[in-house]
Amino acid sequence: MRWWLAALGLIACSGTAPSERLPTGPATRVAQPAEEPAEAALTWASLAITGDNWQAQLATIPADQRASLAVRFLEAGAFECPALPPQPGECAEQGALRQPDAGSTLKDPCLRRLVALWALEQIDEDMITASLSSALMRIVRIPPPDRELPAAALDKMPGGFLTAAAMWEAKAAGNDELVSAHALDGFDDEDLRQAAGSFHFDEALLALDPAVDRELYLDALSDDALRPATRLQVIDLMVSLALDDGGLHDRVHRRLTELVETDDCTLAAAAQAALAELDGDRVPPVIGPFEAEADVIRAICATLGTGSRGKAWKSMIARSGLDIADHTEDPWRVDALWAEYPFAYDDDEDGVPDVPEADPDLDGNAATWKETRHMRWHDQSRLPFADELRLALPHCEDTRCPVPGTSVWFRLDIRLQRGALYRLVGIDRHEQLGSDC
Ligand SMILES: [Ca+2]
Ligand SMILES: [Ca+2]
Repeated sequence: MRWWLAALGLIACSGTAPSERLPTGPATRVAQPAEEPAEAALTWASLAITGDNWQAQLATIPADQRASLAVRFLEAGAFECPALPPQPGECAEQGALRQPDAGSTLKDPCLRRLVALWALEQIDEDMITASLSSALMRIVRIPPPDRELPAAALDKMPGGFLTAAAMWEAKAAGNDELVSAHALDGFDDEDLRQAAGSFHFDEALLALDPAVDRELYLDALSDDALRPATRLQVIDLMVSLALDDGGLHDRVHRRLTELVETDDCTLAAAAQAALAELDGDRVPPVIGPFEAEADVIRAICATLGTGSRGKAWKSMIARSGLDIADHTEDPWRVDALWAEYPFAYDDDEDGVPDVPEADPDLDGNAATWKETRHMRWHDQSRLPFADELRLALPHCEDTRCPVPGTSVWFRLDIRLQRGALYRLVGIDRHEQLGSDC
């Protein structure tokens, strides 16, 4: 067995969920370079590379020494270059990387990453050893805004299983952008099966035919490591197959029955609808009474997922109707306001000039505004902000529900009504402009 197959097989068979095995957030600690073998370290030291001379010095390395020095350099690591503070309207992931200055040395990770890009150009597939493979795996985990170095490292993987493993590392590190941008070129069906089965790699699964790989697809129904959007597609595909295949029908039915209990209310609602389709029934509307705030949220989520149901809405919305507020905050407007009103006071010391004439909602902060309206109970045919709520509701903490990947969040006002049961009385939508990532 080849060394990498054995090593990665151990990872793949460990049965450990990605979030348990690897941190999911971007790494913030700047690693120190590992110790290089003495000879390579001496050579690198003798080059006296700085931010001013690095390209010229690299060009002096004899051609027959470049590859081995490149390997040692990549194995030493420490290429995480900090980003510059974001500009107005930018988020951290969109920011620029700091550039090394003329006096930088190879202790500066921003200069090291430039040299690492050079080093990657010096190696090819047949030089990939266990330690170099590990080094490349560490590089693909580097988060945005560095998009160039991780992509270059991933391109050096020889394809198939090792590339799938590297993409798994990137995914487990929360580096989804790199994973989704990388094509599956070079993956044959066996590679795709390993990537889907061992590494929970969404795109690999969806590249396979569910009629051929039905066991993988069945497992995917229960696989929390896959993205919810992938599992929604899997539900549709498996229901289509099961409707024509009596042998599959019961197995899919069993998985979907388990899925109805999942915490993700969108997946649970899709499973409920799929079960109804398999059974030839209509999807039952979720109608109260609701004994907790969470019951109302789950009912809204289910109803959004299965289409508008007047009866269901009326059971969850208060008889007094809905108070709807849309709050917008524009933190980047603060500087513009100070430029426009340089002599304004800031009596409330919130950092924003007190200029009521520039504050549309007159709440004392000219960088925010709010629009409100009321919807009567009888007017309800569907909830406002339905598309955003559909994305937010699986992620509620109590009644605060963020829309993933955006700066939008909701606060649902759910209160006890007569009869000691809960109903929705208001929706507050909040958005901070210029900070979507
Ligand atoms: Ca103020
Ligand atoms: Ca305001």
